Amino acid sequence: QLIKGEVTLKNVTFGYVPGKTVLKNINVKAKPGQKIAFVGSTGAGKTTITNLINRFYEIEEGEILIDGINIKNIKKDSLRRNIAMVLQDTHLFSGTVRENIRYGRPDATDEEVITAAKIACAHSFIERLPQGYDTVLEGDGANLSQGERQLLNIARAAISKAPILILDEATSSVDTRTEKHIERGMDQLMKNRTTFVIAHRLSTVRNADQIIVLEHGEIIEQGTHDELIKMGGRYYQLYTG
Ligand code: DCP
Ligand code: MG
Repeated sequence: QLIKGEVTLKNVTFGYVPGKTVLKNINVKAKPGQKIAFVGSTGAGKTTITNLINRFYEIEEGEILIDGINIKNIKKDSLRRNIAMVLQDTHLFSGTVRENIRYGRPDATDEEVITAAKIACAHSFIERLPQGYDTVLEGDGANLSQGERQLLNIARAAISKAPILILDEATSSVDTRTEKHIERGMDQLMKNRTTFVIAHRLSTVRNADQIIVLEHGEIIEQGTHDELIKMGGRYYQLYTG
């Protein structure tokens, strides 16, 4: 069992297909509990980095370490247990709302399910469903809105005890009012977890411990919000629009 959640990327170079490099020489060190934000234009390689941390793809060059252990030597089911994620395209299965939330934590009590749903601002819409938490979701949550599906994925992350969290446009389908409402829950979700966050709205990454600016698969700037603003480079441009 991994417990600290220190994540290190060392000289990672990667492409999905031979001859087309998508990430070039990426170095990142996330200390346990830190919040690391990736920003940069569409296609810059943000999601790709998180795909590699998840080991959805194998890297040829460089290495990724979790608590000092090369992820190639960590069993996939152990990785799944230790990394929670909320992505833009949601993952739900046909089963009840309750089962979907406690996926990965089958031991979770009903109370824990409700607490997680409240953190995710999902409790009130769940209660309005015909059978509440026992409502059966059709394949991939087809009977829910896209935003509601994301909230269920957030609830699932909240109930998980994974020390590492990946948020890739986690609230992109949620309306602005709910997004405002969920901010406290997101802070609670990230608390004590090493978090990698990708968000187009830069206000949500402002308080990150490290902001990493990617362009064409390379890190071009790295620092805190204040440092990057002072630098007056690409982040400053993105931030001031
Ligand atoms: N790519 C690919 N094969 C995939 C996924 C991506 O060839 N299965 C390519 C498309 C892009 C590059 O990799 O040129 C980087 O893609 P990312 O998804 O990592 O880009 P971002 O996440 O930064 O972009 P966005 O902000 O649009 O999500
Ligand atoms: Mg992406």
